[in-house]
Amino acid sequence: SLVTSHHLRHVESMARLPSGAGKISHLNAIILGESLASEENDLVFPSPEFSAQALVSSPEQHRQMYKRSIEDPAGFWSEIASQFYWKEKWDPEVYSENIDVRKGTVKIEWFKGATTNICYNALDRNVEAGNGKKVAIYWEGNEPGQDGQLTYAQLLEKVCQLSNYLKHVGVGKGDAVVIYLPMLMELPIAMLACSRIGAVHSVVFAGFSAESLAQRILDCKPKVVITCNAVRRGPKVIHLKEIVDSALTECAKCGVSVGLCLTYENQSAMERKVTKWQERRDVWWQDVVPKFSSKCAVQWVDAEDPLFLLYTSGSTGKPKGVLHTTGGYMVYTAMTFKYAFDYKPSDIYWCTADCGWITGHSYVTYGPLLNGATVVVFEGAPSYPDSGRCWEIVDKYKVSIFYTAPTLVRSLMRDGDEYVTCYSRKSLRVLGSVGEPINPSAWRWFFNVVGDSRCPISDTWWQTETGGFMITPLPGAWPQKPGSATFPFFGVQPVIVDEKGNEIEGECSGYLCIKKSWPGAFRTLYGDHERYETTYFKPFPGYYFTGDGCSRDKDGYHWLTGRVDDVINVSGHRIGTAEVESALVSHPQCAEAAVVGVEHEVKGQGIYAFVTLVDGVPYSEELRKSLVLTVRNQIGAFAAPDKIHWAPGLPKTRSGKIMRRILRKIASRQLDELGDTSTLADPSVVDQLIALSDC
Ligand code: 6R9
Repeated sequence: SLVTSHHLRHVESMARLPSGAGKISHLNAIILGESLASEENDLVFPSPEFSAQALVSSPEQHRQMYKRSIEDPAGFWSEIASQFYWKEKWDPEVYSENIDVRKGTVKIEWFKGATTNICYNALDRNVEAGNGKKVAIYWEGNEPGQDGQLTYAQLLEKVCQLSNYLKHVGVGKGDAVVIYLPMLMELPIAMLACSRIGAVHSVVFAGFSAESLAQRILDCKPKVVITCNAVRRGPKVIHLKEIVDSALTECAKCGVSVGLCLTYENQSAMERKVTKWQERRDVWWQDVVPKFSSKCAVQWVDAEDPLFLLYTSGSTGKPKGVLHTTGGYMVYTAMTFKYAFDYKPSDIYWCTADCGWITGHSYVTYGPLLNGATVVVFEGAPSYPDSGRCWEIVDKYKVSIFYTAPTLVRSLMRDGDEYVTCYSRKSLRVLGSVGEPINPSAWRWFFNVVGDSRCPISDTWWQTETGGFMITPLPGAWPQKPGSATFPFFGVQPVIVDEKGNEIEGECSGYLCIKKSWPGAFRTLYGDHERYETTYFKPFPGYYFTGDGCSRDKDGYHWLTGRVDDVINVSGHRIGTAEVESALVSHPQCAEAAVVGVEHEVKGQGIYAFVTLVDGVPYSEELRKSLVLTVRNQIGAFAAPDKIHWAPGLPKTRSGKIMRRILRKIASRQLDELGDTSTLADPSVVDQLIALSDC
């Protein structure tokens, strides 16, 4: 049964957004079959001992700080920023913003004119402060027992060597570098080496296919691609270099040739001599990088110079290149990390995210290192060799802050408590969740079983676009409600608007927008500022539109209800329905496809594809497999449809628009809620689809 509380009662009434908002059409209800009504009244308090030691230890303390951040943003943020090293200070403006499309082009700038370097602040500054011998990264390999570590001083040396190499091959300020690596230490090293010399990294998650990689290479035209020959993930070996090879071949056909593929030899996965090699273009990392000096002067950059590109999915087919700049992102990721996890220098921090996603940028690499934290980087799969692996790692490194995604929590919960309880976990102090709404029962299991009812959970709501946490608990400051991301971070002003864009006060549900900019905000979509404005700032003029639905309860707590656009969130990974559809229709036997998200017990949402075949082609199990394979090959395994539903016809309006509302209902078997089908060009297709549901 679906959620019955007021949070989702508006699901149907909010069927359409104003024009300009494009394909936004529904509120997803993905709080899995649980009623939120009771959750609203369920407060989970941090222990008095926790609060007493917390950076922010009471609602009053938070209120004062928050008030200042809103009333005097310049004063508030310049104080925070002053903790970092700036070659030259901003003067005199801290920020300038226009996020209102009605007042001209959207332009957000923070600390403009100041110069700094984020790598310097993450590494050199910590080494100079006497923390050179502190461990920066503990690396845990796929196989238990396979591990490594780097102190801040060692990490700095490794980064400098790679920076020097990149400079040597002609990479300079503003040049793009594509990084396609698994969770080896070399991944954060490569990111930091780029930022040290002012190059713009574009990390592509190593689970993306050759075609997705090619698309991203074509968009930003890097001088170098950095990869490794292969990686072990659980019991499997994945040949990353071969994926890069085919991506580069594809790109060359489109007139973009990348002259250099720097390849790290990941010996534990594959030997050098069996790696396919293209002389001149391909270079082994180990053959060249260690020859360079371990000192490298920093390239000072403007606060508004680009730091990285990260592609994310939107409502339309082509992924968007989210661009973040240096100064504001630095200040914001560091500050949010510190407060949302109540970080102390003695903490050992582990975030299970891959650096291929924004979480790995902001909260594996930059945020923690800027705070001088010790970070665990894990190469493997969380349930390999068995479901206790995470807790084994927690005990091994005495992890005190553990940050993960609801999908992992749910899948470990299903595997049984024994895998958890046989490990001590007494080092744990704070837990975190990100990527999708965490349903209350998963929250409780995480809290009670993993955290022994001792560790507050920071359910951090944010996005690739926001750079850092936006709505998040401050763990010692106020009681939590299982499933609520609670309150906004300093400087963030969330508003809930109705379909006309009017702010709604008090207890309400609607579209989540943000008023005013914050330092970590993205500045543009690479090469397409117009799409930036259209997607994010035009749907509700005067605000940044998040794409999420949200409710606020009587106590002011925020409850995220999922995407309201054609983006689905599978295991915390954003996938545009249009991307999956375009992959499906590229199959020669597929005439048309419509993809919707459905509730999935572990993944949060699953991908459900309605497929119309080319005339005369019969449906078969073999064809189903080949359709799924097409999506895997074109996007990546994580985007493979969970269900293919054969559709001789799709429900369309007379003007030819596919009515996804109906498809969603069929997919989730809510057949008594199909609503009005009389506006369909051919209402009989609905019965036909229902009849074919189990084929
Ligand atoms: C950081 C990240 C962003 C979308 C976002 C929302 C969903 C993320 C969430 C959450 C509820 C949370 N989301 N965190 N929903 N509670 N704590 O995941 O970025 O990949 O860009 O996804 O993920 O729907 O709009 P990204």
